[in-house]
Amino acid sequence: MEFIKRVIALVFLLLLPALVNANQNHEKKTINIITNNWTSQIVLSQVTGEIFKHMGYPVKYLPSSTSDQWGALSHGLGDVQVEVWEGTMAGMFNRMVKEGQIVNAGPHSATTREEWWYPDYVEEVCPGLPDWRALKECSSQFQTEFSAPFGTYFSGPWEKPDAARIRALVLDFKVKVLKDGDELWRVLKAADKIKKPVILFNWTPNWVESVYAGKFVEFPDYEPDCETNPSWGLNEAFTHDCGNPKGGWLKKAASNQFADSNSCAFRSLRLINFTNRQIATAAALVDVDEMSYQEAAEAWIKANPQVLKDWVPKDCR
Ligand code: TMO
Repeated sequence: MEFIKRVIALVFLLLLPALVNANQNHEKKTINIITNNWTSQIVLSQVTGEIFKHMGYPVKYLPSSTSDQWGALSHGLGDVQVEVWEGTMAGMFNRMVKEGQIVNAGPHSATTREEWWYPDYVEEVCPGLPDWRALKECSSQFQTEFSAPFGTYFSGPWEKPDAARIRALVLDFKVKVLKDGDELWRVLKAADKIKKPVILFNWTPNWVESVYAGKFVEFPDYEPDCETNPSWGLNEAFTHDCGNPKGGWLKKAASNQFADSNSCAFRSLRLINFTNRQIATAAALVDVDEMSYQEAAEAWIKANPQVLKDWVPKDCR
């Protein structure tokens, strides 16, 4: 008996350093931050990465589309996504949180809107805008080779069923899906140069509002029922006869394993909280001032040094 006790004690002593070590490694495991394909999200990801690094965590960035990010988070390949927008991602986000596949790491104070948008000069050829009904009369103004005789609506690769809205509101438009934010701005810039009518997806907060005068189209006000109940709204037969939410939320998402660790990094993620102005500024550093994402993140932190305190839990500083 005495012998067995000694063996157990010895084994324990031998294992102890490994146990302690494993615990430390667990604390400072590499954090995989998911980056999407529009500017503010990438800059905010890098700001978040800098804050994690400040606490001693190794950080990696994992580029992903918004549709692939849910799988990456639920399988623990990605740990963090810092910009989940209500207008384009509420459906998947709410479902994944409800099913316990990902964790809601809390909201930013920023409010958001994602919607069809046009530069102000379009109002000359489409009187009645921003009321969506004006589009019924002027769709041919937005004709391109791709959509003729219908108008083209340029969208990004995010999860919004524009085709369903076009069908429900009986609009003569075809959706041209572009690959990322940069392609949208190329279309806007080219059209604006020769004042050609153009209508495209845009959002706020964004840098665009600081450079181009324009407006969102006002569709019928959003209500959740609009997306699930066909009899809701103007069209009794189809869902999606409404616009996207105004004053929408912006949230952070985490993987279960990241949240379960309850580490300094997860608690920091919960504290991270950007305002509209901070997000628009972060995007403008790249899209107006032409910095790299990394340079923009560093410049942003330099201009907002208090975040290294405010967004780091006291016991982790
Ligand atoms: C998700 N986004 C801000 C591009 O609409």
